[in-house]
Amino acid sequence: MTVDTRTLANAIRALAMDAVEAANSGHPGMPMGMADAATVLWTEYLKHDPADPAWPDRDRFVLSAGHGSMLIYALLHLTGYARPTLDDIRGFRQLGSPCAGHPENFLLDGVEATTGPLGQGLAMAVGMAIAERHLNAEYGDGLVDHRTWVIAGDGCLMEGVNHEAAGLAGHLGLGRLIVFWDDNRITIDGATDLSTSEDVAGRYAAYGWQVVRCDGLDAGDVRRAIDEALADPRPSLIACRTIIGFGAPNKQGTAATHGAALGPEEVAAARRTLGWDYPPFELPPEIVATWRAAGSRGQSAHEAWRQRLEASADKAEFARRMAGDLPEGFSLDAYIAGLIAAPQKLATRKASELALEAINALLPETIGGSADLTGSNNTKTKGQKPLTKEDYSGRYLYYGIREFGMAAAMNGMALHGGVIPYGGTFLIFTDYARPAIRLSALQRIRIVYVMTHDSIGLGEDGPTHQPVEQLMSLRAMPNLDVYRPADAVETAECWALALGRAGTPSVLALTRQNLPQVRLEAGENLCARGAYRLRAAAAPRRAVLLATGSEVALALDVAEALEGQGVGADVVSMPCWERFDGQEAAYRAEILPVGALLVAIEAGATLGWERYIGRSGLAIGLDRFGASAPAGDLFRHFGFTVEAIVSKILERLE
Ligand SMILES: Cc1ncc(C[n+]2csc(CCOP(=O)(O)OP(=O)(O)O)c2C)c(N)n1
Ligand SMILES: [Mg+2]
Repeated sequence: MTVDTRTLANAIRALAMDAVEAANSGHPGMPMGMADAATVLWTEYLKHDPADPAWPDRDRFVLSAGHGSMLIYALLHLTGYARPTLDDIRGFRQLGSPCAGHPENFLLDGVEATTGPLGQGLAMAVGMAIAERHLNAEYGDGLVDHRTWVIAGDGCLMEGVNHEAAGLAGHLGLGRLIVFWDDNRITIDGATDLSTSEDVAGRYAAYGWQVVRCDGLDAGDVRRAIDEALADPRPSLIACRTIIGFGAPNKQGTAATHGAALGPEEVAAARRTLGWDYPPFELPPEIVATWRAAGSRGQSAHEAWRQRLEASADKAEFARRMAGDLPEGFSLDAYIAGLIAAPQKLATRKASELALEAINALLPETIGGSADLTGSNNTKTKGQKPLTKEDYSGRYLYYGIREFGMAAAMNGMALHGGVIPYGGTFLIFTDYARPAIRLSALQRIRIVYVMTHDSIGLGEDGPTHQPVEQLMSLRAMPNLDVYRPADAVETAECWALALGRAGTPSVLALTRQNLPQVRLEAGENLCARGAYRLRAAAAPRRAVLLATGSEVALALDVAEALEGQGVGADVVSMPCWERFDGQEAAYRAEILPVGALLVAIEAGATLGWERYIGRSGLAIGLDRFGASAPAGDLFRHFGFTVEAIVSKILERLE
């Protein structure tokens, strides 16, 4: 190299200072402190090819400390990715620039994960490392042989999710995962000793990780640490002692550099200190050339890999899986036809297991799992063997009681590609996983959340375990499909729909209790409409009953009773609001006619049903916490009976 590492790193420092200055917002401290370590990693170790950011066998790099986004923008630009351009960087944090405040996987190639919510980048990286080992076990070293690198800050290592993620990584022996800890002893409020005194290194060692220390501002020492990490079979934490805002002479080492522009005087002083004699956003040609040369290091490895792929008998299947395409002709129609032919009374969690038996046989890319509720979530099918440290080829993960860690790991697996993760817990504990579910939705990835015990129907476990507001709050999340199927047929249909949407995560809300089969006729996937008329009024229509999941069968009984009194009633099964909202206006108007009393029946919070039933509709729901009793008693107690609902409807119709 003609230019030394410090000078290369100073290009990152300058871009970070200048971009934050231009935006008058952003975080210069972290990129400036970690610039040397990141330069060593990106110019000497990271396996990638800026000309093909999607190369499947590239190393994955995750900036878990996402507030330091200028670090990755600078790295991508300097190593020669098409974007961000210098203009993109000039537009840092402005509308239209891919250099958003935090790195977004859907805005820039080379940004493997959306980060910013601290801790989750690290947790997603664990999922990427799992996917890598799994695909390696399936396809061999020739096609899959890469590493996952992370830069995490003090914040990432304080957040609870790092415990779940690191514990899982240690247990699974993910030795190709290497995490740099920006050990600068500063967070927003000031020095870390304001709030923490734990032994992070000891904690990681206890998880089964190798812990290496280095001076993060000394390139040679960083190299030594990386080499030690590479040589060790365990996942590695490299604690890099750094100085936040390194180079800004009056502010470095203080929280003042964390999240604000340094100001023109301090930037000028930093330029002098660093010996960086160039105007804002200007990079001298020899420095750019050295960076670009480093960026093209991976080309020959990439070419060799391409040749191995060409020669591989697995080429087409590997490409299909990495593209995220389902196999040609994938369909659950035959399985659904069997359900129609022999109707059963089943809990939808059991129906989901049966659907999964069909799915897992047809889709080699699924990886299931549960946060220690396998037998309750019905997520494991007969043929699935566990994915373990000894055998990464397994397709079932015992995540342990780590709901958030599981969801984040699934995000990482989906982002890695080649696998479709699904995982279960109780619907109530979506609240434990919610920040990662939100990142599934934001990152536009396919995850299927198998969430069972979806209402007071779970019975005796009582109100701590009975979801009330979870369905509605999940429906409020953008780009998340929330399904609450009513029987075995709908459950299979919803599974097919969830798998068919590559850019959208799904939640399946499933019952513990048995439900009668309400779908008895063969035909199209009706759940695809989100809501459909399951029963048409016989007498002149005066009511339309909208129900989901376990309340659909109840609604059918209510309709029967109403008809007995001369009141015509439609029953609309509404397994997925999001899909219904996507239907054309005429269809929606046909399902929700004017003139009839619109009644929502769902054992959960009623907030939101106004969207369909209007202000004059009737919402039968549960706007309080549940109670502990057998399910049947609870449904009676809370008014989910034919008698109670019929009398409320008749009262309204009078
Ligand atoms: C879950 C979460 N909580 C809070 C924040 C707000 N936040 C952003 S950076 C930060 C401090 C992080 O400290 P550290 O990781 O040490 O970063 P450094 O100051 O060293 O750059 C906080 C609290 C966040 N991004 N995510
Ligand atoms: Mg810090």
